[in-house]
Amino acid sequence: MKMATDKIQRTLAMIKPDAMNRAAEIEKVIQQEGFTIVERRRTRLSRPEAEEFYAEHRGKPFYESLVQYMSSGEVLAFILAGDDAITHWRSVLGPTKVSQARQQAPDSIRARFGDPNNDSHNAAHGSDSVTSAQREIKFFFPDLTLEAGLTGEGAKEYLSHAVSPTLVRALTELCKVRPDDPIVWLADWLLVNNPNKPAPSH
Ligand code: FUP
Repeated sequence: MKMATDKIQRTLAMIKPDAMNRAAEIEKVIQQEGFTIVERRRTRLSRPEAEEFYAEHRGKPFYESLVQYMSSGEVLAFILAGDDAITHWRSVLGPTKVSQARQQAPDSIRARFGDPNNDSHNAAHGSDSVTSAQREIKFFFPDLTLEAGLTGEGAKEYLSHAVSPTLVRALTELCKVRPDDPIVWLADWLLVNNPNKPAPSH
């Protein structure tokens, strides 16, 4: 059972250049772990972009090769949502170094898809905190405004104006018609009777 303390969070996941040929398998893990993929973007980072993404590591011995690696080919970035998504995704990733991942968490993504000959080519990335997640999501998806979901009175107010009147009509009609596949019927009815759809042009 879900605990009341579960936090719905968003995190930034990224498939790194040399694991792009395993992207489908990695995405399957994302699905199996129960994350919702909110957005995805395939892109190639320029050198300055890779430098900016990893700015916190500037000056460290591995920085130069990290930037070179991260700008060496396309990456695939995802916004993942789910319960405690930041920690959950990092536990699915496993330890940073591929050799450690292989020893300590053989089922993890970095163990399975990281380069066994290069500890730094660890297949995928995950934000390490709420602050990083916000920064990294903005980095890859600058146009996205992630509004906090409505709760309480705000949610009631929104639903009662935007959805309930139409839904009540739809469900009343559904009970009259009693179609074989009520869900498909409902979906079709909503499309046809959507009060927000543009008026047909003449
Ligand atoms: P992580 O949060 O697990 O991605 O790890 P870090 O932010 O510490 O490191 C970012 C990337 O730098 C790693 F994915 C790989 C690389 N790195 C090294 O190559 N050597 C190191 O000692 C640490 C990190």
